[in-house]
Amino acid sequence: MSQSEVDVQSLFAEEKVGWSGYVEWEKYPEKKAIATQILNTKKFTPIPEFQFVPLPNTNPILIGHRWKEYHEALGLKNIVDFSWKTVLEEKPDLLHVLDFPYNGETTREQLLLGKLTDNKYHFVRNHGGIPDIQEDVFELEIGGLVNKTVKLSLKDLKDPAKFPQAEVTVTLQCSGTRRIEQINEYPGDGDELINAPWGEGAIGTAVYRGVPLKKVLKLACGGVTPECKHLEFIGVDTYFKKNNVFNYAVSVPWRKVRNNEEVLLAWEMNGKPLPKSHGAPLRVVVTGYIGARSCKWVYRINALAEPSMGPVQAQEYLYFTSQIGKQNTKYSNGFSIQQMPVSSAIISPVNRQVIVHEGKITLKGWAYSGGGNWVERVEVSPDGGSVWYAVDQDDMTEKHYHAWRLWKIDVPVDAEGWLEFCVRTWDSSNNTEPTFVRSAWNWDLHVTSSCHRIKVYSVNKTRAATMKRLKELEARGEGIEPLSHPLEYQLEDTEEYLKACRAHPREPVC
Ligand SMILES: Nc1nc2c(c(=O)[nH]1)N[C@H]1C(S)=C(S)[C@@H](COP(=O)(O)O)O[C@H]1N2
Ligand SMILES: [Mo]
Repeated sequence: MSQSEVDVQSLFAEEKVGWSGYVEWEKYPEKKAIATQILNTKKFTPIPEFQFVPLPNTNPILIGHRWKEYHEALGLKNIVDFSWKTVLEEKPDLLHVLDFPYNGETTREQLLLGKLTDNKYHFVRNHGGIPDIQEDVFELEIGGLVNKTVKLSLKDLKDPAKFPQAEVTVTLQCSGTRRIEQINEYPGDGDELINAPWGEGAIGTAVYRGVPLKKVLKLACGGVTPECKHLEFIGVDTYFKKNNVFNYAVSVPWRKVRNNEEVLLAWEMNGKPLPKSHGAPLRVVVTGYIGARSCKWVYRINALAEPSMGPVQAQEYLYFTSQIGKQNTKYSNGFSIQQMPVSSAIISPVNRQVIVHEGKITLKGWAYSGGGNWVERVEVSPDGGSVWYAVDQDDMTEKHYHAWRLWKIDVPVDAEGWLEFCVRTWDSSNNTEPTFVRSAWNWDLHVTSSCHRIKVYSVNKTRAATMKRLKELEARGEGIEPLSHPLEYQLEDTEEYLKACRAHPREPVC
């Protein structure tokens, strides 16, 4: 180990025993400044280009060399190693979109398994490493504009005699869900941090058990002071941005927290202890808001007069107009994305699938709306958005204030060849989705809530000619796929050809 490595390791040592992966930055501006100085002397691998070139066909899809190097530069390689080890233990079967910071997406099959997403399959979105914090030494500090600053152990928080508990069914959706559709049509910000090229699987639903933050503020802190307008959540993980270091920090308005069961401090997910990758030992769950506000590994809560100045709150998760881009973007010219809009996705079939059917095609997917709106109606169009068929209520999972509905529909389809299917959802406020990706493209590629579209190739067996062709193929031990491979036999014999062409000559007779 070189002299400088020894130095960084003592400079940026872990803050507390039993809190592996936790370096405190927010309390020590001088320490932050030294980290920046060190980072400024280094050259880091550029972020991989993945918007203007096809995504690699590998697993993990993208490798986070740059973030690994950031951590290594500050002597924090152990965090990188522990994160990946935890992913392999807790999330072996996810689609690994980025290995570090870890971003893992739920596969199509896993998404459709049921209303609640198994912890093993729930997507993970990280901005830094996964820490390893021992429950018995963990404490949560609450300060700022509260009547009394407190430190609470997990034992305190879990004691039902001290705080009333709640269980809430919550869909967490990353605001980057379905971003790949924006990228495929119109690339946007590559950013200092990779904006993960998510498909339809950066969404999942779980029952979280914990205590409403409102109750903790009231019972432990004697309430917030009248100036308090926002609650800031600080997570243990180290976050790098433009050569500065931070602990992950976000905030939500006090108005939101006041709705008792809409902001929880949770330690249990689907009846099991919160997995490390989901924020163990304690996380915030903010219903109806973008996933980013549900701070994992939360160890400090500050009551503030203004929203958090942390870069994740103030400089990211912004929604710009389509005329804002690299040429003119500023943090203040996009609005802050908090509540999720209504959106949906077709999970089965998949884009470009060939479907052999008997006049009906079955589609399945999810539909969700944030802000406490629930999904009322899901409609599917087999013609790109002119004719719509509504999903039967019996074919949707039950309603929740803060969770998605999975749906299924058999759509009547007579036409053959390429068809464009799309889905749109109506929520309880009668909101629906923008029609095209282009209608809602934005520079940071957030909230791709436009109607999800897929193109499928319809082969209708109820048509005689099609049935005949399928039988021919079957007799030869072949199928219709791959569509792009030509048939290797004559399509009709000479007699049949001549009969048809003589009945309907190709040229006018005179
Ligand atoms: N401390 C911390 N909390 C965090 C994040 C993070 O990187 N660090 N990522 C956020 C984002 S962007 C999302 S979408 C959700 C994802 O929650 P999950 O990983 O439990 O699915 O966690 C949020 N909470
Ligand atoms: Mo996210």
